[in-house]
Amino acid sequence: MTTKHTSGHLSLDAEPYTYEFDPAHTALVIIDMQRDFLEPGGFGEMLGNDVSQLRRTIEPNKLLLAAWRAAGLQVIHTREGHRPDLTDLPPAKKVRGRGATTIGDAGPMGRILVRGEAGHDIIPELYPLPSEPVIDKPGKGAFYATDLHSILQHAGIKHLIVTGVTTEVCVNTTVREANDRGYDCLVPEDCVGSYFPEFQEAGLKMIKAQGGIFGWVSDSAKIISALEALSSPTT
Ligand code: C5J
Repeated sequence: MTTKHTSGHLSLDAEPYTYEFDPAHTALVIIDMQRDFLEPGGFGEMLGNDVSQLRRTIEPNKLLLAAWRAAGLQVIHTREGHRPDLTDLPPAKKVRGRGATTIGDAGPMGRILVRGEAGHDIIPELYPLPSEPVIDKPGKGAFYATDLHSILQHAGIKHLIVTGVTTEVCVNTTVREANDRGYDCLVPEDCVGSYFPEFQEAGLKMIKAQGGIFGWVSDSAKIISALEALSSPTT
């Protein structure tokens, strides 16, 4: 059985109120699900972080991505990282944290946050298809110094479902950047993760506060069932 391309008006339960979107004009943007952030033995864990806090997002992201792909909708992936010569790495970012090992240095999975290195790449569970744009971003926000806005505009995208890691850093920064550019963002809480439970909670609260000042919060099951309601068998 195959599914028809979904288009039309959908709505789902969200906070602070119902999220309404046309899937044909909505992109799933998966932020920085990179090996160095998520995998045991990667840079994130080397810094003392509990990667299980991020790994719990893999399965819900897999299910949402599968449903989104089955509906024939737009998927975008992002990766945080820098050119091998580090010319796009602000000196302030290089030295921030005063760590012994920082961006560009040799890490457990190659040079840390450098494009082309194993740790910089996306985890196999969510690996992009050749047809899915991958945005290589030097900053926390996916719009800064990238062509993401152009790609979305050319595809007629107005709504974003934003998932990935980390909730309070790259997800929040991207949602704020998107909001300022006129996109309506929905964040499924089970598909975003933080190493710090208190930041996970605060990061989600900040998005939906004050009547959805940056966007909406819901969960992946509600998005998937909204898509299922719309798609119908063709054979
Ligand atoms: C992301 C970070 N992706 N926490 N990066 O959130 O440095």
